[in-house]
Amino acid sequence: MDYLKFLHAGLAAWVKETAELCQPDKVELFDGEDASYGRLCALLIESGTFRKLSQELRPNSFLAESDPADTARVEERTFICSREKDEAGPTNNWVEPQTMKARMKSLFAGSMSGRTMYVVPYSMGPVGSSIARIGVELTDSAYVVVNMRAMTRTGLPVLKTLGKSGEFVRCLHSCGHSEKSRGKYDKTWPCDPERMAIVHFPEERMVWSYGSGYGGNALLNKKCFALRLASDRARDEVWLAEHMMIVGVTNPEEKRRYFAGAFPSACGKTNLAMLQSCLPGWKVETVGDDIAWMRFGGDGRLYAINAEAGFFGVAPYTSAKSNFNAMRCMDKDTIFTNVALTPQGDVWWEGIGWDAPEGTIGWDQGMAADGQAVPVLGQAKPLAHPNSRFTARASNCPSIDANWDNPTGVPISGIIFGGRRSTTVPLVYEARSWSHGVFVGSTLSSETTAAAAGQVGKLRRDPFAMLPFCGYNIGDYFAHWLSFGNMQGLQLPRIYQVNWFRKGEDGKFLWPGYSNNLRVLKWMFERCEGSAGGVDTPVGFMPSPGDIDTEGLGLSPEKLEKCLEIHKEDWMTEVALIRTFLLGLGDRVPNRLFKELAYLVERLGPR
Ligand code: GTP
Ligand code: SPV
Ligand code: MN
Repeated sequence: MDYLKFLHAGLAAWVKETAELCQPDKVELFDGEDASYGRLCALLIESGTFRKLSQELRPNSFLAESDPADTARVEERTFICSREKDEAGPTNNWVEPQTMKARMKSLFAGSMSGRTMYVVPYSMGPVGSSIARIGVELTDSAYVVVNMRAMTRTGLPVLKTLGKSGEFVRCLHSCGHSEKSRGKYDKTWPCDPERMAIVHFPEERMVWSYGSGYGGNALLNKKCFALRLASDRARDEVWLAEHMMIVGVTNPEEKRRYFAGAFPSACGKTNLAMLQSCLPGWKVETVGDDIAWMRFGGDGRLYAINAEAGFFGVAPYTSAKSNFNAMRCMDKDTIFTNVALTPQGDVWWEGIGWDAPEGTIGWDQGMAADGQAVPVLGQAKPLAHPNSRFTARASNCPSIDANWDNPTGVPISGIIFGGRRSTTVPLVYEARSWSHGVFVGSTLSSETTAAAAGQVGKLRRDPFAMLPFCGYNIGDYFAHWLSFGNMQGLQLPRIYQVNWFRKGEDGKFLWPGYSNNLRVLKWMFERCEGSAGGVDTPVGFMPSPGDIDTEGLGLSPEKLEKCLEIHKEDWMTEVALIRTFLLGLGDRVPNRLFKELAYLVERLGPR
């Protein structure tokens, strides 16, 4: 640990103290260089965590298979340990910080024995940008290090920017040791599913995560820092840290507008951010697919940066047809987790666009001896886990926007909220005002997905797609969003709600979605220009069917009408659900939201 003496004193002390607690065999600084990345990938192959994919088919790419007990975020094991319970609020698990620290310390004690502890300095946002922030993750998982190398800016340039006294977020992660043997996974995917905990100490700007090696549980830069801790910080410093994609849309006259969009996990951010244009003359470019940090500039406009430098995207149903650009991102230099492996050494998943070649092995190799998929709950078990993911670099994305790592960010014209709603919510509508838009965001709902452990397809409210990610009292979060409506001199973005997932009586999606979503973006774009029509409806301004460009779509006018329908009865049910939800959040929910609800009821008219 010779280099420690060159480090930031606070960092050096923390590294030393953590090594004493966790007892790794070795401590290693990750410098972010290609050679170090390559060496760690080789180590991961040696330990059986990684399998190298065919160099011809997927150059420099790897497949990892996780323990089946560790495949998604665990919301019930995620805690916000602020000093006061009320600070964490009704949507977060809370334990008194000292109690939690004692509990976690007993888990961390000796948890890295037999392993190396990596010190990973990283920047969220372009290194040196005034919006960017630095974090350091101490982890005993080489898998975490190589993923962070692809998804964030890591290594020596970050340390240099941090200097001797800069501020950084402390992220401590250990996969831990399970008390029970987990067979081959003890070596290839260590974890401790029975005792997993992902714990945030917002006042100390610190995250402690124990027992999981997967995704947002372990890549602490992502949900833990860039959303939970950053949202708390953003409230104090008057900015926004959001679970949003950022996309640039250019019209045939070469005018470009940017949109930010919050969709709950696995509800379409990556697809919308990488959308391939279906309209002649229109261009779409990607800024980010998961986390936007936004701040109003001196000119009154809202500027957004992508806090990340890569993607951790959902694999299933990603195909050249549904998301061409994502498929190109993973042509090379990609880490796949929990997808299936073909005999040719390539990857495969449900909905990839071709049949699985004979001999394809399921993600957990849980195949029956005869090669038939093992049925689970009456369904054929998928070969790729429903939350299987690809880790790819932004620089490998063909649709990446020229401004994607511009330190000042991109100006946002519109904010989009969307979830999976098989009924009720129309294809698109525009909020009447900022506070109405905040109401729409606050009451966003979706059927649940495989991105978090638990039941799939259950309707829940997911305000701003931040239910699992808001690091402080959600009532205060709503108030923070509302506060921008009262500030002088701001050019507030317009706010939209969309729903790509409405179903017809046949149980099929009504709207063809994917690249066709540009038709909806085009309407928003033209609304911002003041050139598109909008009908005043009880829920907000909506396009009449003629306002949506359907050239070449081949969707019947009846179907389009169904996409746009508002059923009063459904909305009365919705109103009741919303009221129950808001009342359940306690007395910090701003009254303004109840006023917006009352307006909605008034506009819907008498029963
Ligand atoms: P996280 O990374 O978990 O935060 O999710 P995300 O919001 O980026 O999700 P993503 O874009 O990867 O979407 C996941 C799923 O939504 C995939 O199965 C897609 O096929 C599906 N999806 C995305 N866009 C559409 C659409 O327009 N229509 C339909 N029917 N499905 C879509
Ligand atoms: C999400 O669940 O919203 C993700 C994946 O983006 S993870 O990083 O695992 O949280
Ligand atoms: Mn996400």
